[in-house]
Amino acid sequence: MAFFESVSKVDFEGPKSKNPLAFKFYNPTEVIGSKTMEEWLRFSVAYWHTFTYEGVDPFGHENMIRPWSHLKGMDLAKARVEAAFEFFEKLNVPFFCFHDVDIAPEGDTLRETNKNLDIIVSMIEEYMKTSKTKLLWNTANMFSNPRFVHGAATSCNANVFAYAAGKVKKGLEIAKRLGAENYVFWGGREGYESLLNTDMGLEQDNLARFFHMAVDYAKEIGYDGQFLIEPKPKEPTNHQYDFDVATGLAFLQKYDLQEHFKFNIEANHATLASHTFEHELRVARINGMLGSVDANQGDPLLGWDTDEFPTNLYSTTLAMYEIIKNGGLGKGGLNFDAKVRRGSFELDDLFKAHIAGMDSFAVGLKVAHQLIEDKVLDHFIEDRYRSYTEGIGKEIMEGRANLKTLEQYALDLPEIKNESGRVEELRAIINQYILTAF
Ligand code: XUL
Ligand code: CO
Repeated sequence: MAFFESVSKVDFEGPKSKNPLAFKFYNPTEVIGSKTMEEWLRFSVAYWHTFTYEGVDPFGHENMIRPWSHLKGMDLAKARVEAAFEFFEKLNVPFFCFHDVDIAPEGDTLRETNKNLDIIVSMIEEYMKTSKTKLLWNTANMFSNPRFVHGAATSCNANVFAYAAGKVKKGLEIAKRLGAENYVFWGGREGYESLLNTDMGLEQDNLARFFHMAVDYAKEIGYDGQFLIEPKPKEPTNHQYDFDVATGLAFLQKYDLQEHFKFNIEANHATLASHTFEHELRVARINGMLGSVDANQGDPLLGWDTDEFPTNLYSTTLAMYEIIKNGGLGKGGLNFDAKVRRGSFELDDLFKAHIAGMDSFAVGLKVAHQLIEDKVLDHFIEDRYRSYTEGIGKEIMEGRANLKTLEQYALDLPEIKNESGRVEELRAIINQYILTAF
């Protein structure tokens, strides 16, 4: 049965196309530098936003028109798998991602939930034999069920810790079975609501114990996907322990976990932490920790995680700049952790939203590649720091200076001259590249 009857395959038709169900800029086979667009961008569909989100928000009920909505339980789960693979094929997308609870209903016990998962995972495995779409990552939802009210690995309740460990064990087995390129931890409730009732030291030690158990079990079963931590500063907690990349990195270093993990960076999480998306990507990149991306955008007028499809070309350009400088995303990809607006409730909106996001990142890729080819920022930055290539700067860089030698040098220095940082000029150049790329 076809769920998306009104949509056939989404093809590339070029920038002048007026077809809302065609790509204008994303041409998967187009070569940009060393790779095709498809290889650079590694797009992924998020199962939860696309197949399980029914439009509920804190003020309103379900409103999405979905041909599977009338079904329940395992019938619903199976219909969603069918819909998903039809969607992946029509969109020609190479990856997808899911939480355990997205694909199968929870039973009364973990044992029952695992049985449901086994049935659906077998079905997904069957589809994956003929589909080009692979699993970018899976994860365990350890935040929706009321048992996780105080967290999972950081819960005050050891039974919850054990239950969460069981879920991750199963998640890793599924990751191995379906060939997931990565396994993600987003610590939705791994943080606190108030310090008044929180043993922060114990909670963070436990979180590290939990991650070590996951690393050990992956090794035991021969799962060699990349582990990813997805930082977020808050929401639903007041403070989440993996606040941002810098905080997450300090945590991984403290607990000897750095070599086993990289980061999955989400644009809207970066802005919630009062950083730009490109800031988080840069911090991860310069530390060799850029693993994957949850591609979305927030609304500057709303202070929460709105998970919009990314359409801001300035942002996609600066993000792709970091990704190209990183040599690509390796095992990672650009996962649309993004949902259609509640007002976009028609079925075709799911395609149109993904097309908008894919085209926006394709533009970003092309512009960023050109900026790098022309060494626009590289030349500027090289020149800006040139004082470190000779004289006293070189001595500092080579570790030959100390406070005494520097004082000697500085004592009789005449007036120090600085030069403009020219940021407006650089912004204007980026505008020029965006406007002339196609
Ligand atoms: C929540 C979020 C999650 C993770 C996976 O803000 O981003 O969907 O990506 O659990
Ligand atoms: Co996310």
